[in-house]
Amino acid sequence: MTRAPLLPLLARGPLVLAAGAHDALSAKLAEEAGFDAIWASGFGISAVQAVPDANILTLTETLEAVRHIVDAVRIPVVADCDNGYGNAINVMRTVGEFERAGAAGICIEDNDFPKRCSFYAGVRRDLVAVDEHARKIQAATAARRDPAFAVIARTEALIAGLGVEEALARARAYAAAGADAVLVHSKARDFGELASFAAAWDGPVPLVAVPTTYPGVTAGELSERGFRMAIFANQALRAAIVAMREALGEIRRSGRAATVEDRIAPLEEVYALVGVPELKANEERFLFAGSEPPRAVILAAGFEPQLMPLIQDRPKTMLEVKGRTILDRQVTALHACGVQDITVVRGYQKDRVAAAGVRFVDNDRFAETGELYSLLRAREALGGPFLFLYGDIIFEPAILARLLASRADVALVVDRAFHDAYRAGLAPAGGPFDLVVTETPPNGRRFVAPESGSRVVRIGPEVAPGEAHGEFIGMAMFSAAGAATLLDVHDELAGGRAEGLEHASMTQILQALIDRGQPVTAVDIHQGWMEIDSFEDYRRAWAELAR
Ligand code: SPV
Ligand code: MG
Repeated sequence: MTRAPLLPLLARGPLVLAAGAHDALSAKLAEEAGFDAIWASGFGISAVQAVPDANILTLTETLEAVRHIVDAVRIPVVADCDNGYGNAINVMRTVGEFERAGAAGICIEDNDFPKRCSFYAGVRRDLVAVDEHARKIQAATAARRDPAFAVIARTEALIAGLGVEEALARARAYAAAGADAVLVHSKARDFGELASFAAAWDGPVPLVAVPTTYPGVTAGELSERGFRMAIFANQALRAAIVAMREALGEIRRSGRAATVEDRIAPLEEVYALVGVPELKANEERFLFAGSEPPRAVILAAGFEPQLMPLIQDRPKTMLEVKGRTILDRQVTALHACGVQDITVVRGYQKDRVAAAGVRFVDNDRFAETGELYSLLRAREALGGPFLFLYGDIIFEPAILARLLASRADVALVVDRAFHDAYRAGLAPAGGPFDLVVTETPPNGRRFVAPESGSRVVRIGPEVAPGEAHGEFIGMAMFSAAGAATLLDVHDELAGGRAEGLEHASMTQILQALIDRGQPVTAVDIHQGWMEIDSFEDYRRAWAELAR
């Protein structure tokens, strides 16, 4: 499918104004100025390589320039394909290449190969026979995949001094061969020559003009005479030459750039044109907050008697759901998000824990210690940004991607569905749950959290379901600074022989961080995860998970 078609514009509405572009940036400026279409100019594309417009550049070089132009704009791009790079057979390939590149159409002129720019004086100028060019046009229309891909035939009869009659005969033949429009080029100093051509034009297709040597003609006059498109082929290039020459000359003369500063585009304008704002937004979305990806620690040491005998011969993380263990699902999701350094803390049935591409550390005192103690067994992994996951949760990988995009020093994934369900009277079975109170409570049926996330003010199973704003799902990320604070607080508590530190849960240490003023941020989700805490959870996981 032609990406941005030209033919509908030619068929209706006011005169189509096309601007010549020689690269992506000039095309963007033309689009910004409000032009309807781009003319990917052979003259300009050659000029910016500092070579004459004389089939010196190859099809491939022109195609590459056209690809850049097409990628930079949304409006239709007409590729100036000179004489089609050869005979009718070459033209067929030319059409295929430029159509695939996303051009809205091509223009092929009846210059012989190698062509000479219409304006060069004192050079050889030969046209191919009218039949030969008509066959090239036929071949072009046969080769296009999409009938909306425009084939514009161009005659150089007036340029070659062959007169209006010859130009008319050629234009008629090209229209009869299937051209969608005819470009009739003139290097006369006024519009008179073209006006007489147009007055005699009786062909069935629209006319295109390139008012370079007769720049005084107006859009109104062109329309009146039956033209449907005007191409301002090289004015942007010529403006750039003047501007560059002036600025360079001035800097060279004065020896400093300050003298031209008020005449050149501010850097911010260049940034905007080349998409720096989009670059920034994408960095926020897709790159890790620091320079390095975080490490991951999976807490899989615990033993939960209520799950016996399900976990008689393996820890929870090794339970299989539809042929894959919970641990394998977690490791795959982490790898897919670019987190390669994964430590699994084993305890109960540690010899049964297996997963490729991870390292293991052991909490052999799992029966009498808590999650924090397990996490600290992986202390080596906590020396920079890291995330931790409970070993019994199954989650959509998008949740992990969301957490990784957080810029917070301590970010927790919080499921807001708990709040909604509880308000709707659907108090979840089981528990106690790791519940969360945030600074910005969800408010009513629709809720959008602040972009930077909302601050968590309380967390843990002690939060009553009725006051909770969400549920902590057991997945959190610490920046390098957040990790350092966590270790500081831990070591301070350990140094003070804080009671119960060995038994502390992750929510207890998180609450300790909050109490010391460390901002802890909620990354909001709405469902998309499950934990295996009971037989019923396990049965539901089987029922709901696809392989
Ligand atoms: C071009 O811009 O390359 C054209 C128009 O073909 S002209 O230079 O006027 O021939
Ligand atoms: Mg050209």
